[in-house]
Amino acid sequence: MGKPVYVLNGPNLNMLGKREPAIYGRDTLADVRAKIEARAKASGVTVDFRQSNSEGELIGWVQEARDKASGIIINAGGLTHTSIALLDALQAAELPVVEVHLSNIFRREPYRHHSFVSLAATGVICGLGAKGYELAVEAMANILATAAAGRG
Ligand code: DHK
Repeated sequence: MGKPVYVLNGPNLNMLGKREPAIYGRDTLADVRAKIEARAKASGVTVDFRQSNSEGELIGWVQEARDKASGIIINAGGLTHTSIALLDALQAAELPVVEVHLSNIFRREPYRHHSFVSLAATGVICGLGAKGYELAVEAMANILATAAAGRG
């Protein structure tokens, strides 16, 4: 087994299921985690799933990922739209990054239309609810397999 894919969740995602369900859905973060782990197994990757409300902790995990992970799937919550520090960490990690949002951020308030995370992302999935995380795992498995084939 190779290194795990870090699946990092930012502020307020611990509230999933209770928080504005019309926007974020009824799945809890534990439900999302179970779906991701099942999809990861089917895709031949392992995942390390985490959530923090703290910008510093998330940045620490991204720094750790540089050596310990094969890629990063990230829903940075509100930090998506504000955190240059998190972007800096993602760029320094030199890993494939897939950005996920449960909601379609482009149909929402204008301040959600810009993502700093996107500047470090290989791809972005938004608006597909918890399914988006499963698709992100599949996409990451493909990215990693393609890179491994390229290395021969
Ligand atoms: C989650 C959040 O917490 C918001 O701050 C983002 C994102 C959107 C989501 O859709 O998953 O704006």
